[in-house]
Amino acid sequence: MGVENSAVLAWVNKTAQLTKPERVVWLNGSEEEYRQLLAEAVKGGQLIPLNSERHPGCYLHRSHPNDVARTEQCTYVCTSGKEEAGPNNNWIAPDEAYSTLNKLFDGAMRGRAMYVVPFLMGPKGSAFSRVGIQLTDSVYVAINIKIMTRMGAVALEQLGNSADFVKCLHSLGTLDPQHRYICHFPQDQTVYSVNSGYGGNALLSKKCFALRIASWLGNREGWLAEHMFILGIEDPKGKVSYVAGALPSACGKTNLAMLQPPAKYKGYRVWCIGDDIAWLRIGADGRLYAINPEAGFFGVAPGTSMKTNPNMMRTIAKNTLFTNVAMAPDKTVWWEGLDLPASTDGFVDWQGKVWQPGNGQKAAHPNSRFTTPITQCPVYSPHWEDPQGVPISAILFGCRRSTLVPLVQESFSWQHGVYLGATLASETTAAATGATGVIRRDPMAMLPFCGYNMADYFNHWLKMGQRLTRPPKIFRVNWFRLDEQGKFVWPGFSENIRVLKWMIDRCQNQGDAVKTPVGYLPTVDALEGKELSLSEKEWKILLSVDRPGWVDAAQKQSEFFGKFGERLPPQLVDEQRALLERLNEKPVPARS
Ligand code: OXD
Ligand code: MN
Repeated sequence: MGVENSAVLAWVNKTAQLTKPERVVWLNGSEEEYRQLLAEAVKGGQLIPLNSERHPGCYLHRSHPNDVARTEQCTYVCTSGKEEAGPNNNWIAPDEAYSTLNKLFDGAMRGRAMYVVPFLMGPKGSAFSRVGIQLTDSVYVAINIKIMTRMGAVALEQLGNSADFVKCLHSLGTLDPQHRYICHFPQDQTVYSVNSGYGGNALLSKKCFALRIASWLGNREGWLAEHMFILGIEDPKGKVSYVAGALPSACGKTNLAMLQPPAKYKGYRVWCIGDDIAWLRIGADGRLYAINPEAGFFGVAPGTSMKTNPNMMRTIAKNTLFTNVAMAPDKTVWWEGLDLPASTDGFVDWQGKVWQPGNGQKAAHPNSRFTTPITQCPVYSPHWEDPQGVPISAILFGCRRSTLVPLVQESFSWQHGVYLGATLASETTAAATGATGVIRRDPMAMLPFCGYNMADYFNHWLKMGQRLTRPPKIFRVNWFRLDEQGKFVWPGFSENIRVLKWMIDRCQNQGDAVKTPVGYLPTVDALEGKELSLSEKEWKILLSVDRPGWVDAAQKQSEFFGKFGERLPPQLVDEQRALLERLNEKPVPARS
């Protein structure tokens, strides 16, 4: 590939001098090259080919057992001042970080190939798209990036002679968790990652570039990079309305993004544009437009089944990479949530160890994944290619809360919607290391991904609202309310169409709602809820307002807001005060 861009050449040469690989391999993104990479990975033991009839073109990878999820404690935003990174990020001064990293990268690729992986985030030719180049010594990572982005010559063509690309340097190093670093230098448009080979730690196009670096760029340039799916809902008349929605990792975002409406919802269809990341800009018509910068899904396998996500099951039927799932002797894959076959003889778990149901171990790691191309999705929307993106009618913030938060609430205004997003709290999942099931604040589901001070981020959201003359409506959802027996009350999955449809109705000034202190809530009839076999008590759990619970929750926000000191936009405190007033309570000072 005759590369002429001097900035790219200089960076690749400089890095090769530091990391000292055995060879430098420039990737052009062709199918032939992809087949060679797969063959190389099979030969090197990084990939196991799966049953070619049941899983054509599919492979299994097992990561190191100490390297199975994003490690937020090793993730840093290295802005020149600590305040810019904010209390939401770990911070190291750039000089110190570069000095530590340069030592770790010195000779790190000895005996290995260094792959030069150019990639384009966003549609080809779109003014909204951005280029990144990842240098990596992991063939598994290179193969993932091929699936997850528009990889190869297309990216260098878009770049031309420009030096405006994100530099992503990655080495498996020794996989030593004590010296694992994922460092972002937004001011240099650079990411360094060492000693991990998994997921968001290593596929630097995803969380590192498309969220942390991009959110920082968005703040400077007047757009948003969000942890959101993008979907279109087509009604029986053929009108498609678009929704962008943020949910914390492993809370059903991917399932929602390609939901298959139940048979009763004849004429309704959901079109998927993306399941994880949206870049949002204001169009000339004053509406918000979204593109998905990615080209694949990196989804959580356990829990994915024909019941929960038939479209994803069809998507991953071929050309898919599975990581840390279980395998049967006939080289088919299995994970918790799929039906158990009649015989599990010879099953091995995600570490390749003999596994039997009931042996007290999970067969698949709870954060095991599949990497698969978006274009294989049966409900893939061709608007994924649209350089302008799609106009967003509704924004949704979702959380996993067993108590308090109702099924859905519609905000009173953009500012109230920003407050709903900013005060989002959710129970933790296996997508990141650490305890699961603990409530943590996760504003806009961006806590691990916002590349700058979240107080400035809230302000940026508020300013975007001022520039939007036709803003989307903002909603908050919670599919995860539990009853007294600890059972989920809301059936979820395909039935979530009821909530999406109500949201779209509301955007069109239809759909019944009740005004409550926490926002507009739907009536049971507006959700066509009589068709569901839910008792009155269950509807009450889903759609009522626990006033003392909300007073307590609103008061507790003061501690969270206090962390941001003077940088916190006063509008959020105004919203907190207004909520307490609606609940007939005395507001609590925000900066306690
Ligand atoms: C993901 C995540 O991988 O959010 O999408 O962890
Ligand atoms: Mn995600």
